[in-house]
Amino acid sequence: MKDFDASGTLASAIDFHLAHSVGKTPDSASITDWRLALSRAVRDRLITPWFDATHQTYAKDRKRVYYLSMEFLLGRILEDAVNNLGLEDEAKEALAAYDVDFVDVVGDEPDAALGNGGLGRLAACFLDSLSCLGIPAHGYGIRYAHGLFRQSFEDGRQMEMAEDWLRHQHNWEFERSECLYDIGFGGQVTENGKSAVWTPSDIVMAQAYDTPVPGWRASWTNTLRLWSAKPRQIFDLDPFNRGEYMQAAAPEVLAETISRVLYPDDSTEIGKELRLKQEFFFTSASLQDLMRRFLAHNGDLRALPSKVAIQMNDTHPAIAGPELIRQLMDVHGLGFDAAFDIAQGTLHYTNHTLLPEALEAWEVSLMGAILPRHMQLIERIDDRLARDVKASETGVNTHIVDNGKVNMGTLAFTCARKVNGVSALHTNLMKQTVFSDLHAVYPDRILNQTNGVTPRRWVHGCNPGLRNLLNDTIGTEWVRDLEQLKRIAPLADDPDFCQRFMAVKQENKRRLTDWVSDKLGVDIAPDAMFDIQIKRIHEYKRQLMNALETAALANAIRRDPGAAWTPRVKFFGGKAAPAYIDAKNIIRLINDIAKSINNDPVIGDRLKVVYPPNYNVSMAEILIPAADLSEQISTAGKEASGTGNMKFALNGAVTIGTLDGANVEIRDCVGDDNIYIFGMTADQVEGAREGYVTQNYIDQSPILSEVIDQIRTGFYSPGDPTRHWPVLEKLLRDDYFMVAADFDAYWDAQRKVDEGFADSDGWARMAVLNTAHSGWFSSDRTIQGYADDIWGVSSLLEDDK
Ligand code: KOT
Repeated sequence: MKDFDASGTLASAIDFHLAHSVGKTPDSASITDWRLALSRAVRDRLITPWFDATHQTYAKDRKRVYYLSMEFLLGRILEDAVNNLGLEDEAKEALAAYDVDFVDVVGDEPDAALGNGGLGRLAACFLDSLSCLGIPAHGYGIRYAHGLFRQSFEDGRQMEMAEDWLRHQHNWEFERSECLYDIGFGGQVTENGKSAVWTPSDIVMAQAYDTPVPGWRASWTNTLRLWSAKPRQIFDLDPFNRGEYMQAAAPEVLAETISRVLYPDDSTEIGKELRLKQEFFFTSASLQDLMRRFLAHNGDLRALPSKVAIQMNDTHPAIAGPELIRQLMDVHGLGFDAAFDIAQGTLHYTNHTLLPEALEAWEVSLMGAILPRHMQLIERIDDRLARDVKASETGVNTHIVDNGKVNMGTLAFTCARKVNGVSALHTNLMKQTVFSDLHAVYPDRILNQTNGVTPRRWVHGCNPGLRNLLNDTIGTEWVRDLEQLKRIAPLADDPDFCQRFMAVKQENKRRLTDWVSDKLGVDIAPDAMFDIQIKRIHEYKRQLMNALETAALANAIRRDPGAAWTPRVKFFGGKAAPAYIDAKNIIRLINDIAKSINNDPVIGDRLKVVYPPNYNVSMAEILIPAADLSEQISTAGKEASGTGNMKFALNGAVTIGTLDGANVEIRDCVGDDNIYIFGMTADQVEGAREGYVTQNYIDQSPILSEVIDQIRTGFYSPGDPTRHWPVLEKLLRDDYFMVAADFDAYWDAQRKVDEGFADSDGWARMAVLNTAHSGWFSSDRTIQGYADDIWGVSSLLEDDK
């Protein structure tokens, strides 16, 4: 196999592609043209490693992993690929020869925003780690034509616009026009002796698009295969001939709707027919594809669990249970029990949330109408569960079909060999709450795999200053073995190292300061504390508590401007689901508070509030390296893990947080002295529910009372005093996430943070120790855990050693 111009330089490949792929000369090329040319040149370098990995996988015929996820929040691809391949210097030089800036070129790429937040970004980190570790794997998902909406603010209100990442050429994928599967919906099932025949009323086709996913230095390269919906019949000629042109195009429009847009909901249930169709569409296509690959080398279907491990990323692909059983029975002729055992030996399920509103449950009537054969099989799986429940003699009462709904968590659990949570606390809560009955019946099924993040993107890529300092201090192996960061721990007591570490932070803050001035026209001081909360806007994440504390701090500053305040810039970033009115109200309140504070000359540089619109992966890459303080303040027991918390700690930010999700493990790693923990524990939260009265907490807190009064009387919305009443009304009526109960503890913790930051040597020590002790939060460690404890797979790289 020969590469395109394998012997040539990157510069010559860029020249070649600018002419032959983009059709431009250097003097007429725009930044986008240069980006497309560089992308092609870099992609060429991935091809040989990609083919080699595929070849080895086939030759060795070892067990493979299939990661099924509705979301892959990749962000930008080009810079990450350049870094993985070690081509930074060559790329910079090649472009500089034409007076083109590498940073501008990689910054021109739109984010691949095929996800909402944590769940989708985790899937992207996992792809990176699977390749880095050399584990043969495919990611399977949907090639949405439109990713997560673009957010803007109008008069402080969130506006949504369609995202259009495929408008320019998308250079990273290979269209596989020959790789097509039929996906049926609706219709009838006819019983035919022992077997059943499903005759769908509608069929669309799933077409594959492959993106290579290189590991570090491309020593291994896996594939992300995304499915796009295509009509079976492009055009209906009869209506066309009658002059009914819209009607003639109807089949195409209908089919393509399925992969048109990502649902913009995070941790909320959607319950829409199109969503169920999306879930079945990509799950069925993925299973047909992996079965075809398996059967090309294996005749015995009972060997499937020894060759294939399928991971269901939350319940979105949970229809995989019935669908795999259906294929084994109706296509390959197995009986139900054999099919169930094979499916159950192959499937695994990760739960990412216990919030009741996020647990998927489909109406039996809808499931029966869209997937009639699957509905039958779900009933049979439910019978299997009933049999196991009975045999367990636990006396529990648990069903998949309950109250006219199919509970997808119970379905996924029943069909899975292993079920995992995403942090130690979350896994324990799974056992004690939502899955307690199933855990009693299957006590060995639930296990924990605490989340992680890829150090390639989240340190090496986004924080060049820290990367260089680490390389100089401990060599370069930390990129693949993040526990090496521990070696900088002793240097927390070395003033010279601390000074260099904080100089990197300062440089990152300056970069962010320029960006804020450029994008928002707001001037901030780079020596202020940068306090950052970036994540989806959700009541349980308690951006409201942060906003109220910000307003309270402004009051305190106004009262005594001459006191020794620790200057702060509070950053907020995040989108609300378009239908989530309470979250959108919180966004508007934050923007009004920001406006008021930023224009108050008495407050000046002591406090600024910045809320850049359209928070996404690329924005996180600018904000996180510049953070001093990481806000992780969810109501304890509600954030399953969090992964932003890990990225901040790795980049030397100190956390202020509750004992929730992976914050607990961050505290265990960095030590009590290097984190600000406050508020109720998960147990205390549940204990406080009975008789909870928001007003009582407000009455006990003069600081909170003052802010509430200001909001009520229109201090933050002069001319429109009732504007923020809905936020107050909700807080007083139903403070489910206990903002009022935790407020004073949060305020006190923030004042300790002020003191801590004022001691710059002490703060530097904490920052260094956060980086030093966060190596455990590498997604390489997480994936190794899945490989060992769940999938039973190993690296193919180790074979060469
Ligand atoms: C969304 C819809 C339905 C079910 C679950 C979700 C979900 C959960 N989306 N994102 N999550 C987050 O997943 C992250 C990765 O595990 C966690 O770190 C985070 O706490 C979850 O909220």
